[in-house]
Amino acid sequence: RRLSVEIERGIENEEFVPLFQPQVDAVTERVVGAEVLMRWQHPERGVLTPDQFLPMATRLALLPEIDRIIYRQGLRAAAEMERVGHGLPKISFNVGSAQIEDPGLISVSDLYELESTTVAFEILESVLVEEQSSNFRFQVDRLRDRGYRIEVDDFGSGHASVVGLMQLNPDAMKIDQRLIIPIISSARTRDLVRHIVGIGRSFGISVTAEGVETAEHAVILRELGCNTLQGFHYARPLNVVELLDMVEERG
Ligand code: G
Ligand code: G
Ligand code: MN
Ligand code: NA
Repeated sequence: RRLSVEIERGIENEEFVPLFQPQVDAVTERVVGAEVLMRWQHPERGVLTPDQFLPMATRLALLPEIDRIIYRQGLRAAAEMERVGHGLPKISFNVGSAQIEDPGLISVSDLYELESTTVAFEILESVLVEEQSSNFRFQVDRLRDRGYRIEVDDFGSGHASVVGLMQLNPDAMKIDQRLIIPIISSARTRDLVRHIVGIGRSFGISVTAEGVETAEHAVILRELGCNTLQGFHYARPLNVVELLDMVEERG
């Protein structure tokens, strides 16, 4: 397949690059972190988003190699921001379910020395419903012992498994944007989000809302008790120069 040959070439040429979507504190609206989102700067097809190549990369078992490129570049950007005095409190990486058990993940942050930036891994909620093997839990505990934060991504999009959440014992949950976007028009969804925030409270973990598209979303989510907000209302995924500008402006 042509795309597969192109992905391999893309890896060789480091055509995969990170963008950074800021996360802000729900109350102060100061930047508290950024999620790293990969893009493929394809020489002929332009900038491709993960939905256009992630399934194929996964099938070809090339996702770990792409992730390594993204992690290294993401950490390099975080280190550079620290160096110029505008370090991020946190930088978050998406990690495929299979990669959590990759023993190499533990040494990711050795790539760049970070002083004050916490590294977080986002694990999809959908993997939590599968039986969590003892090795999966062992690897997650190692990551935590190493000082990484563990966040559950797209909560509410899988089976909203509370048992899975209890077993993983994450530092934060991120509510799926498909539950957030409708809250301005649907009282029912608003109520649902209120209860999901309540689940987060019961676990004593931080709750992030994704898909915060308007000021109205932000007001409601603050009222519902979300701790952290992420979405187009604050910023789209940015390149490192734009991210630095935003951190300089907002702190
Ligand atoms: O920003 P965006 O629409 O492009 O991201 C879509 C999805 O692709 C994300 O929700 C995430 O699950 C996945 N994704 C984005 N960046 C990465 C990455 O660096 N590694 C992995 N494994 N998945 C990613
Ligand atoms: O990891 P995850 O699947 O949650 O990745 C987030 C995805 O959501 C990315 O593709 C990103 O571009 C997208 N996104 C981020 N903020 C918003 C938003 O406010 N609205 C919508 N519709 N999509 C968003
Ligand atoms: Mn994510
Ligand atoms: Na998400």
